[in-house]
Amino acid sequence: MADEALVVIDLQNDFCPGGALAVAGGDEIVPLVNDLIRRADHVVLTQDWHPAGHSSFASSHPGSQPFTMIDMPYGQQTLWPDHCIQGSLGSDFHSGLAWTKAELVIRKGFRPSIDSYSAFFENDRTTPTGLAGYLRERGIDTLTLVGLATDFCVGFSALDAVSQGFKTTVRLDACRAIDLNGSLETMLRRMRDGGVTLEDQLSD
Ligand code: VGL
Ligand code: ZN
Repeated sequence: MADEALVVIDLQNDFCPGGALAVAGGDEIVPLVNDLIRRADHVVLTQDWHPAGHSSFASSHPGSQPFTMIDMPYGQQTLWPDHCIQGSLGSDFHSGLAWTKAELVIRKGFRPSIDSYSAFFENDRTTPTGLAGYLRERGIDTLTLVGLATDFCVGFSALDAVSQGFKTTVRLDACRAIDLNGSLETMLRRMRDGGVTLEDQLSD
């Protein structure tokens, strides 16, 4: 039997209604995610974890507005409102999330000059977070991803998971999207083309 893990991406206050980078309906997925956690063999959480003044914040680039693009040394980067600042209330997991069963919390986005959407590689696409090695060393080869946001951190994590050799499913009903300039459609196509299994409801 394959060893499987549930990976819960960035289910944090700042991505839920009322938060600094609120994803519409972000809090609605909590009961379903908790149900999936209860039934999972292994659970890993990711936590977006930025220092104040992070380079992905529009506020760090005078004259720039959130949700615009900028050129970084590693390529194009969307600028965001200040969010998930290390230790802030916004960086906490949603208070309803049943997080205690998690065996690992992997933090990302802590390097001031690089953003990190994926749970596996930062946005330079070469700096690893260590997650692939952790999972491999534990014999886990099959992943289900849920969380926020479908078109950014969930999507890039799923694409990297496949390229790292993991059998990867995204439960779309346990995700919500930012949907910036068609980013949801683009990411759904990339995931389908990239070999990610997309599921929209219970398959068992
Ligand atoms: C995310 C934008 C910036 C995400 C994180 O979790 O999808 N999106 N930081
Ligand atoms: Zn972020």
